[in-house]
Amino acid sequence: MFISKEEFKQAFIEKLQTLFGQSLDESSINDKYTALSTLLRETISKRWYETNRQYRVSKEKQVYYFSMEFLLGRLLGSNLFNLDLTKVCQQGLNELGIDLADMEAVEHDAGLGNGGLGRLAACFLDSMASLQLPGHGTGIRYRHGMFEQKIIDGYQIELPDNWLRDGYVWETRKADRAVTVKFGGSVRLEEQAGRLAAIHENYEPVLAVPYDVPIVGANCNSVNTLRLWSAENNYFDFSSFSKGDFLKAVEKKYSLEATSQILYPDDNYPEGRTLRLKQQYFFVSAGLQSIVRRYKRTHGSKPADLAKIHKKIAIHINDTHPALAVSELMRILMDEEGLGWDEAWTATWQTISYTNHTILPEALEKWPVELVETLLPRMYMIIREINERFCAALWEKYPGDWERIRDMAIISDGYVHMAHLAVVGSHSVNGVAEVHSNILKTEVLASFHQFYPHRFNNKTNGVTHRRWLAKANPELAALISESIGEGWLAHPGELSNLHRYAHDPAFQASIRAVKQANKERLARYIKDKMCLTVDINSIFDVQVKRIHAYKRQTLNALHILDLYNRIKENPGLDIEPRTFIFAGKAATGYYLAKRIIKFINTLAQVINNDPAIGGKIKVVFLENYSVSLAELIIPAADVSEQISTASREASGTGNMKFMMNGAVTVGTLDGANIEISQEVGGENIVIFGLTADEVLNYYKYGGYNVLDEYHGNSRIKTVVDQIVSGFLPASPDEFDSIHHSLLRTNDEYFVLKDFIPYAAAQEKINALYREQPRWQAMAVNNIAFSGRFASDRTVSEYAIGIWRVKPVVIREA
Ligand code: 26V
Repeated sequence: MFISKEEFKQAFIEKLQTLFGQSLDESSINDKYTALSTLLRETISKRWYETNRQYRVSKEKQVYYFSMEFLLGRLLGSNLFNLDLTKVCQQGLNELGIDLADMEAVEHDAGLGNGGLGRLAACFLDSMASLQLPGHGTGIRYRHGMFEQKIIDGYQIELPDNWLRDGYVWETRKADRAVTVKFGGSVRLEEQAGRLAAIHENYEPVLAVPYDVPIVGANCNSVNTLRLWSAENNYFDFSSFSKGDFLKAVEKKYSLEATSQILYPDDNYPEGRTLRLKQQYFFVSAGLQSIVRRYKRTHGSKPADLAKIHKKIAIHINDTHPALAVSELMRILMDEEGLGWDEAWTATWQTISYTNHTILPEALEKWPVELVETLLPRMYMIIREINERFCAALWEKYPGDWERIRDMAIISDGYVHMAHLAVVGSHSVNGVAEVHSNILKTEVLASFHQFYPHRFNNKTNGVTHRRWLAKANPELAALISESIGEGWLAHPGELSNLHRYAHDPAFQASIRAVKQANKERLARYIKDKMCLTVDINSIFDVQVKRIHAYKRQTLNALHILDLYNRIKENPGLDIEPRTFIFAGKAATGYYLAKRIIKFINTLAQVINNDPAIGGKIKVVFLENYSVSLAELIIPAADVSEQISTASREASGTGNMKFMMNGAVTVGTLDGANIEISQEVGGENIVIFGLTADEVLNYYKYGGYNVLDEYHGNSRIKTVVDQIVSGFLPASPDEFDSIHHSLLRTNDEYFVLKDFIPYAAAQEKINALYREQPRWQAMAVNNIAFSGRFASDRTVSEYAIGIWRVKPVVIREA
């Protein structure tokens, strides 16, 4: 590995020559990116090989994180960072007249996820590797990740993502490790040598080929593996071909390969589609087959060896999307390895653990029985048997309580309930923030909690501070290290030492200067992309996340409209200038969310072009929110908007990223906001609105009438009327759906109920910002107390409390 700048420069120039036969001057920025990444890969590959070898030799327990989504973003910068090579490369490249940032920008984001759930998986991979835990990812190599969002005339337009267009340097195709996944057909049970064998016939085989991506740990030699499965096929219909029907000759091949073609862009918004179930089984089956194969090589292949698989393997399922792992592991252990039901079942539930990420009733997965039965006949047989045995156990404990048994059954009302399968088939069930875990225990999965009290636990989410602080905000990171040393990089808890500097004028001036520079950087981006000038001395007030009714972008937007009305009425209104920044994607089929985007853009059009308000407020909707855009926006935020209806946001993780970058949260008592508030203290956060208990009580017992709010306050009535009155430059019925969601469905998310408290919270933000020493102290304290929300803390809790895996220190080769 190159350790000096000079060695690096030489290696880099050589790599350009050997890869492209080009000199530095002749090469494009893309070629330079490829040369640098390839160089890194060589260093990484050696460590990767050693890590795998030492894992094998040590025979230590391995954990596999199964997730439909891994929202990795770009890897060049984070790999450099974790290898501690950023400085050497940056300096070497500077001397060659190249800006490292330009090279990083060439990389396509790996957008293999929708939002929080997928990014959490990516943060966990980083933390597992950096904590030297033997932990790997299993997922799908979507040919097209999260769609690219364009805003045209205020509307969201979706374009296909083509992240593999220029190849992907970080992956390695492992054709020799391919496995077959079987769909459809029929299964019959036949007695063979005194046992029942399951014979699967007339199925459609799909070849699953793994592509491995190295996951580089920070400041250690560990390189773990993210294994992404791709559906490929050599199938070619020669008979159609020879008849001249060329389309038919390739049709089947492409239909088989369709399985891993696209990521479903729905987040918390269900549109059950057959292909999605196919994707789920595809990667679960491929992943488990490959894990069992490896297990047998290391720990023995007799049935007695496999019965102990839970001692050496932990499988974690990220939400219910991989819940078929329960029945698939049963199938492999019984049908392929010859274990009996009881042995297989004990091994299965002790291997698997499950995280729930949502309590939104509409997002709890269920699949129609006929679909499961037709597409996955063997899975269905096994799930039915699990269900029967589970219901029998319930009957034993609650004889005659039919209602309870029906509510808890895995199969009922013509559906397979995936959360029930996940709970029954695992030894641990966790939520992602205290309040969320409590709601699981007392509401959503209450009867399961009564039946399996010991399975339930909480693991509050976290984010990798390496990407979200050190890499995204290098100036802030340098300032922190100057003040409290570099220990926080390995031990984020040490950030608390910053607390001492909260009221230090010199430190305050420095962090203010860093924030200002980040705001200028974002302002330049906005200018470049949108030809819009924003006031860099205004408060940057940011809400970036998926667009969803429960996240209440509407509340933010209506408050902006109210503020605008007030400035129009009183042009002298004494407020700090503010720039309201939004970004986020709407699920393709989610009509209301799409109208909310249009609504925000229409407000922007009105407000940004009204000279009468003297530039006091501006509204910006940045298109195509992504991991790399988040890395640009979050360090520039003064205010972090975390305003979901209490009880609906399981945790949130954006809230943590903003906090780490010194933004002040205006938020509800929802998800991890509650723990953030406890950590920073009430004086460093602005909380408003209904509590989760209040919201749940309204849902259960009624008592909320939106018309009371609407008629009870003229400010509320005015903004609600303006949605449909023709006040906004849009067609008359453009925003009917928003109006309808407030007044016609009794404001399911309590937007109007929380409106006045929210406006008061915003006034408080205004007043606090004007007391700069006070504000800067809040900013410092937010950074100081963010250590608890580093994913290193979360992952070590999973390792100790759920997976029971220990670090394996990888020695240098
Ligand atoms: C659910 C569904 C259901 C229907 C079909 C498509 C689809 C796609 C994704 C999901 C997952 C929704 C769950 C989710 O993303 N939850 C988020 O998880 C974050 C990490 O724990 C957490 O911070 C957010 O609060 C939570 O909304």
